[in-house]
Amino acid sequence: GNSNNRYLITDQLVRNWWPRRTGNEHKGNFGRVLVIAGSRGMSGAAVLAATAAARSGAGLVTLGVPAGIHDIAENKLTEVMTFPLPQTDRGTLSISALEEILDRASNSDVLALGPGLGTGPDIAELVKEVLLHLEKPCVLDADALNALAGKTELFKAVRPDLVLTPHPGEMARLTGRTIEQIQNDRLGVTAEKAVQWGVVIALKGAGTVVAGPDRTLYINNTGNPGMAAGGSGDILTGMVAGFIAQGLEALPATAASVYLHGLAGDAAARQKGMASLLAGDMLEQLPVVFKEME
Ligand code: NPW
Ligand code: AMP
Ligand code: MG
Repeated sequence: GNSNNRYLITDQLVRNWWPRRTGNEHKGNFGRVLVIAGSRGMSGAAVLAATAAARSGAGLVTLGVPAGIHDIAENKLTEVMTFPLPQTDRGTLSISALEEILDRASNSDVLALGPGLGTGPDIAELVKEVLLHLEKPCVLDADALNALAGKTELFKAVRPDLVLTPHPGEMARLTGRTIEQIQNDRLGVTAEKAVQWGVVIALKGAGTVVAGPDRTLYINNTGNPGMAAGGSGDILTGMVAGFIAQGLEALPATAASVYLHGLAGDAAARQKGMASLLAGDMLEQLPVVFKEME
């Protein structure tokens, strides 16, 4: 509709949302993030998302991955806890992982689901069942979104807050439109679907648009084309979960993450240039960018 409230995401907005630390907090005050991600060949997506959640200030981060990549994830991570989940013979999560995922989610403040999960009937069923039984806010990205293509009526049946972080290709799959149709009306599509599905949506790409179910619309102008590199979006997923764990509402958590993710990309590009920029370089810049906010 045309009655959206539109805002540019500014430094001042993010400062107002910032989770303050006054001195008496302990790690429990900053929340517990559960990340469910990864599959054979895509352990990196899981590690990037979990590390980003930890770098964004979450008190505790736990990563669940298919058993076959568990040792790899554990080896790459130090502060993040990990656990193995049952997998299919393709190295993706098995539907029999459902019970443990829900159990772990009930002991967490927020779930991040999707980066590097891969595809197949088990992933499709698992994502659907997790959403239908989940009682905590959830950030859905990548293959979790792909698993929901053609099933978007399901969003209305989910009680806790949902954040969707599609790139234009994922948004095209979710909506059944073409990438061109999405790109030609980025604000309109994002606002419409956020209201229709009752979720927060960050449509990624140059000028990320963030829309809430209450018709609030944020537009981001941080970031650069150097960020168009593998793993970049996986970091954003972890950041949003990290801010939700610290008590931000889904919409400001998403808008703040998009802004700071872009700033980290800009800082990384200044140091390394756009062509050579790796997602991991953005992770390294998160502390620099966050320090400026404190
Ligand atoms: P094109 O190429 O222009 O036709 P996919 P993915 C489109 C994991 N990763 N503007 C693009 O269009 C992820 O987490 C693991 C316009 C194409 O159609 C996922 O689980 C990594 N179009 C999985 O890999 C590092 C755009 O979308 C399609 C666009 C697959 O994710 C890498 C491509 O998207 C990766 O993060 C834009 N800005 N952006 C790891 N190290 O483990 C995208 N498209 O097919 O969903 O593939 O995004 O690579
Ligand atoms: P993904 O495709 O999931 O890895 O996400 C890519 C990330 O990089 C998203 O946060 C995008 O907004 C960001 N990104 C990609 N291309 C650009 C660009 N040209 N300008 C700014 N940000 C970009
Ligand atoms: Mg992605």
